[in-house]
Amino acid sequence: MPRITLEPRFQVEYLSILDSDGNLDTALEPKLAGEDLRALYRAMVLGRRLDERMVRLQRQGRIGTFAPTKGQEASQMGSAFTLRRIDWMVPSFRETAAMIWRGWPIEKLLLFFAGHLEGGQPALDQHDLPITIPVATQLPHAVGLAYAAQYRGDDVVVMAYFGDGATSEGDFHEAMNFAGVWHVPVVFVCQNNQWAISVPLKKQTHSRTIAQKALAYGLPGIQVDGNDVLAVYAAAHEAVDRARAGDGPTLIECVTYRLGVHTTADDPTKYRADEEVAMWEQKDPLTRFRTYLEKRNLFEAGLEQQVDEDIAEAVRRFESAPPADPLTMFDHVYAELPPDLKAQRAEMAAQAPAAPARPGEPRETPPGATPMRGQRLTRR
Ligand SMILES: Cc1ncc(C[n+]2csc(CCOP(=O)(O)OP(=O)(O)O)c2C)c(N)n1
Ligand SMILES: [Mg+2]
Repeated sequence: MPRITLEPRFQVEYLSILDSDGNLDTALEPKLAGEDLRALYRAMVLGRRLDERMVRLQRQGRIGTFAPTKGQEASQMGSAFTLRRIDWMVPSFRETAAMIWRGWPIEKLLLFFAGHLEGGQPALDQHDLPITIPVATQLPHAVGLAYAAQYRGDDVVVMAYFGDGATSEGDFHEAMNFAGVWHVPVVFVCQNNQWAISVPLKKQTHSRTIAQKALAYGLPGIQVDGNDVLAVYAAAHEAVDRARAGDGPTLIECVTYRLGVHTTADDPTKYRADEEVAMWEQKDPLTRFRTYLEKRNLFEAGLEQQVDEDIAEAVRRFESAPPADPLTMFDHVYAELPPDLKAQRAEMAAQAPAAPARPGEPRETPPGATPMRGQRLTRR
């Protein structure tokens, strides 16, 4: 019996178009119009400025725990930019920049992080799923959406986001498997930001790349420089075209870095070196893209001020809403609450009155009550 090679094509490509020294591969440069490049940069700047503002809002007790995007704007925007309104975007919990681009109003996102139920409800005509906190659980949902689209003959593509840590979850592997078997129009975008809270990539997987995991499921996988918005755009464009043409799913691994905290409840100085962060700051996706736009005379001065004004307006609108009613957390998981949760609900109801304040009026904390994390108790 011979011993033969069954799969000689085990190859993983890496794509980089604009590197951190500003070198550009003009043969690979995507043919994007000037106004598209400007829109892309604006969305990245908005993502960064909003991110910084949201961290400050959390520190001031005006919103609850928040997972910053900082450093991952190119991975998110280069990919989300390739979608049409009718395509589906399936986020995890760190896709602020992409979600705003897709049409979530800023104040609605702020409402989400302040515990308001309506902050997690997409508009009826919006093809986006809400933020998903449980790691990787959104991936089978994304494949389900793509399967439904294929079944109904709808011309839509689904793009699903997740992190390097999510690739250790069963849901990731089940989603990849079904996507391959059913050959559905889904693009998996893994933002490999090197960390899953305090777990570094080398403890997450022994694979040389995350992209190669696609090959086991019979799909193409590509690794891109995730801080190079042009490379992410080019890879995502190709994958979306393939999905739209009926040629099945793709896994894109964006190699990037989480420049900030995991969430506002985390202190990364406890587990990673300052030198590592400083090294990645040199590869900041915004600086790199800005230099490219300047060379092409496409850079708009004053953009940051414009974006800050939009954010300030949205914060004002957000803060004119009454505070969230924490009792709603008991509402939508069980048809009938189990006894222990019933007791917790009653205890909470005794501490803070359930009836929300009238719009524009703060609900005062009763004397002796303990404020809850993320609950705004006084209007500012
Ligand atoms: C199923 C599940 N397990 C654990 C957690 C706690 N948790 C939240 S984020 C996270 C790490 C996720 O890492 P990664 O997938 O790399 O995404 P990143 O946070 O780096 O964007 C963990 C373990 C969770 N939310 N859900
Ligand atoms: Mg990660």
